Amino acid sequence: MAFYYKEPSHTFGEYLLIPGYSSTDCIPANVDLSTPLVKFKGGENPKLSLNIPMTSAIMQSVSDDKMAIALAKEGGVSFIFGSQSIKDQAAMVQRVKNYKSGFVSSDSNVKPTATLNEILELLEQTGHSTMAVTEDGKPTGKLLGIITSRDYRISRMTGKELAKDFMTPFEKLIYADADNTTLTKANDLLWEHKLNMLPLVDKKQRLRYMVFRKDYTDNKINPLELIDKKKRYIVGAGINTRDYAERVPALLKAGADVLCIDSSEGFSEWQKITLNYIHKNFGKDVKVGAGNVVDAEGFNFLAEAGADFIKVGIGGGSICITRETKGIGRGQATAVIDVCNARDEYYKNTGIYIPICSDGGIVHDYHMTLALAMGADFLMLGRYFARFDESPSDKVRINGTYYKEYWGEGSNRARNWQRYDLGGAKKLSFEEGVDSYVPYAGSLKDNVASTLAKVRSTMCNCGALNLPELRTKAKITLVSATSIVEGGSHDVILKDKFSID
Ligand code: MZP
Repeated sequence: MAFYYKEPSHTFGEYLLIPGYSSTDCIPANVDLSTPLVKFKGGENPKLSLNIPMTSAIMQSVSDDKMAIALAKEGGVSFIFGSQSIKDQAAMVQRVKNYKSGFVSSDSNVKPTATLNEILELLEQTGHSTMAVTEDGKPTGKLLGIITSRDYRISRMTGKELAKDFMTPFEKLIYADADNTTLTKANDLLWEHKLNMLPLVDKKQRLRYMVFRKDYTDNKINPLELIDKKKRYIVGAGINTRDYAERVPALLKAGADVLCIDSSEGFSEWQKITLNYIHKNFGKDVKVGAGNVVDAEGFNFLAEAGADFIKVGIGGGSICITRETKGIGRGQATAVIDVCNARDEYYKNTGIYIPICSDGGIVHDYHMTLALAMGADFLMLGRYFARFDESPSDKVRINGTYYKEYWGEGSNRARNWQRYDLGGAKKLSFEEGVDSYVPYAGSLKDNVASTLAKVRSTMCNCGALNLPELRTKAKITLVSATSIVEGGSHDVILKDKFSID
């Protein structure tokens, strides 16, 4: 006879935290959100930690090099998606490791033949008011000039004028040598010449970087940035259980700091074989997360197989239809609670602490605090990060509102069959994910700051100044369906529903 669980499985929206005693030192500024990323022996320090408990999902529509840089600046880690060629994924990792803080590659570029109308359209799409005019319109093409809002006057122009006729030409620009200019020197030039942006070019006048005045202050306000010993940003990468023998060495060579097996279902021999191969051939110092599992049995299997962290969650992702198509999965909160209990038990028995990542299903910011209070060491988020400027997907305007595209790895668009592979033909036999839009939300930095302000505030309400304290002090209650209604605004008519003449 099948095994029946006594309780139904629940998700985050069905729980609330009950405040505990807060002393006067319990203020958000005193809250420490640092958390281990990989396993460690009790009493020792983990080899890798996060400064904030956030990682971005191993997905085409979420984690590329740009996302990785933006998130590492805030103290988290991106896992660059693995559903691309080994060469392309390694190049993304390398770009993160080569990134020089303050030196950015140009995102908005036009050819000299672009019209003012096309330039205005690009400005609306990207929000960038500085554009490079390069010979081939590419970010590293020969720099011919720069266009900013000072170069055109819309009311006096037709829109058909060509970039080359109204740009500030290269001969009139202040620029610097890309190979011999430090950030301090670049910043000095910005101030000395009262510039908003300094282009850095190579010997052949090809554009390499731009240094912006606004970033000068930015560099000073990333106190939590996550960097390695050589001051390069920490970055992760997704791998699969098929081509690890070739993919892993390429990613390590590119500089990946941590890897994670990306799979919809991790309680499988494929994961054990993969973990064994990597640790045997590349050493125990190569850190590899595994998953996803949803119960203690799955956790213990991956722990024994040598996983450095374990990811929890099946079917709860916003773009996931695994539960509908295959009838497997578990409410995310119940899964996290069960696995975290197993993690604590494992620690008691072995003295080894294996961090748990709650992956998917976060809808509201408070769900993050709940997942952490239930025992997760950090979170993996897809939908959350897909909404920001830094995600790789297109920003589109529909009926006057901006959205970003967001698609699942199990969708026909991503065709990441390795994520769902159970042996057999190399193809995605049926879809387990959808292709969708999410509301565009602006910059990662602003949103992460606002989310973490809420997390810190709730932690103070619970009397906790760090994550281990939150786990021990949190008081969590299930709520009835009616009290969920009570939790939102109710029995009032919201003013934004009215238009007053
Ligand atoms: P969410 O943050 O959008 O709710 O969920 C993101 C997570 O959903 C990912 O980290 C991954 O574990 C999972 N995912 C990605 N693609 C699919 C799919 O196509 C999926 N089914 O379930």
